[in-house]
Amino acid sequence: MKSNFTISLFLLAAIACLSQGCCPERFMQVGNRCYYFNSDKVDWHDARDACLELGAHLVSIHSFQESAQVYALWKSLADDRFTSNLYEAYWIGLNDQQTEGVFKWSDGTPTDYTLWHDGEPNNSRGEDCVAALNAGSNDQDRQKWNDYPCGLLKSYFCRIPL
Ligand SMILES: [Ca+2]
Ligand SMILES: [Ca+2]
Repeated sequence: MKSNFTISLFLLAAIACLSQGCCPERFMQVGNRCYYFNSDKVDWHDARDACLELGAHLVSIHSFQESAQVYALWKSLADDRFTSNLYEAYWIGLNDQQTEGVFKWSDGTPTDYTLWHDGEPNNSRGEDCVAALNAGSNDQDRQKWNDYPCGLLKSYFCRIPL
């Protein structure tokens, strides 16, 4: 009887979570992930720190589906003048600051997938931090990545897995 009561409470909590969204305040739930987008433009390190303060990490991407999810969110949230502007995209967690040419995610997940734009990463100007390039004629190309100088100012995505 007691365990039935506990299970009922758990189910009620789960139903409330699903109907209201299970993510912390200011995060958006997409599938089993919680995303936070900030349109303020900051350098990569400030973006990483801002995510950590929210109990999250800069977003990591492990499949084209995940990349498409993030890019679609960005298009729906960002100002039109940014989504139509080359180079005006968002930081992700990928970087090669520790060892040149060895790209790692700031959330510690494995680098098991990459989506580089043509000719990238090229480390021109000593580039160690990654963002979508937003160049190309279709969304599939525009979400592809470029390594940038970490000091450039960009918007960013944080994420917490549920
Ligand atoms: Ca580099
Ligand atoms: Ca580059």
